[in-house]
Amino acid sequence: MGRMIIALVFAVTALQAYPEFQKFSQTHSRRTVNCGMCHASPEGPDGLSFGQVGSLDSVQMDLLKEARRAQRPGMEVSNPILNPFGNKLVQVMGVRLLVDAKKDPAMLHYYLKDAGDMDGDGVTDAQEFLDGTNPNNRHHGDPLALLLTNVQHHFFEIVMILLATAAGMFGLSNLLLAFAAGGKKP
Ligand SMILES: [Ca+2]
Repeated sequence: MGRMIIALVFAVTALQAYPEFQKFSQTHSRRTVNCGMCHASPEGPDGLSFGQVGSLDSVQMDLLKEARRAQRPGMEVSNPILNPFGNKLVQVMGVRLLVDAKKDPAMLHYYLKDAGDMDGDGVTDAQEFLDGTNPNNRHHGDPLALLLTNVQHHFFEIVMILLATAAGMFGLSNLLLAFAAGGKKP
């Protein structure tokens, strides 16, 4: 009986899966994109491991069902098989639009365009979807964008290091000049 219930849950999950989004992101970015972009488990929702349907207790199953009932945008959900970005997608678009977007996954970029930057790495969630990078991981993003963000975050330290280096070089140069001048004295 238990196995039958798990098989039934897996079947329902498969019906509500969104592999089209992963495929689009991967094709568009030419990066390898796994289920961990939206799901709690990088292996996807089906299975018995942490973050997968087979591991959920009754409270988590209720949260999953509640999230699947969030048809309209704006409903805050906490689906345990999704990560924060996945839950944000449900909140921003609602399940109905998400199902529609399977036909045209680029719609996600449109709906996310004002949804911010979850991990604060300077690359918006919408752009990370196109780039095939993880919107939940501030160390995962377009290298140039991450570099610019790091420069912004550490601007003061960078200026201080440059000033200290310049001061050190100025001092060394003066010291060498002083030695040179001292060497010319009779
Ligand atoms: Ca980001």
